[in-house]
Amino acid sequence: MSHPSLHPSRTALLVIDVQNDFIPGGQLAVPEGDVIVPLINRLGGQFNQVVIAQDWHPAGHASFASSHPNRKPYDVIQLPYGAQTLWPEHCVRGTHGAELHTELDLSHAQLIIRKGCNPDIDSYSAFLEADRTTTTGLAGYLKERGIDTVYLVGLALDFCVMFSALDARAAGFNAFVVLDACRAIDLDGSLAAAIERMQVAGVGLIQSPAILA
Ligand code: VGL
Ligand code: ZN
Repeated sequence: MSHPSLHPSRTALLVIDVQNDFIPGGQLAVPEGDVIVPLINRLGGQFNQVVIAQDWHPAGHASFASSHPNRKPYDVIQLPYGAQTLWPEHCVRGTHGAELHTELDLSHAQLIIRKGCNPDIDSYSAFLEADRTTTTGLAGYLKERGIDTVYLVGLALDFCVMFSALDARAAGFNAFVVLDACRAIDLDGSLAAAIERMQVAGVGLIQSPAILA
């Protein structure tokens, strides 16, 4: 899919979960999660409207393996809203691991949206929690500002970036994922599955030179 030339007032960059716990050395490190930071900073310079998403869990969150007896990270269990992959404890609100990467240089971003704050519900997506009904308010924020097109970058491509892109499409936005400004966890083929799901949903998959050139 081609993408429209950037229309500054109708386009936003969504920077997903570039937080210490998703960077090598963190609790849920995404391989090479740090190498995309300079590129994200350069991309950020092309956008007037930047939104930063931050995974922000209370201690004891339902997505943590440690919150369930006899469970270990990467087990999949059933919660009231459906299947839930269990993770190491990560991005506990107020901790160093939950902070944005220090080299992220997006001081013109006007919104930081925190998600996964509900102790009983996970939220990979920056738009809708995992119960698929509780909204973060992000779609309304973007629409009220006249934004119709979002570009997504960050971590992890096959979880939070993918679900945010799918929900952006479902909410009526044009959505483009800048692949070289993302990195994946790739759990049991989740990267290939994510690419397929995004293509089916009409998410544009592009590379950064399309924006920077
Ligand atoms: C994420 C797993 C758990 C992500 C967040 O940012 O992709 N993945 N919480
Ligand atoms: Zn999380």
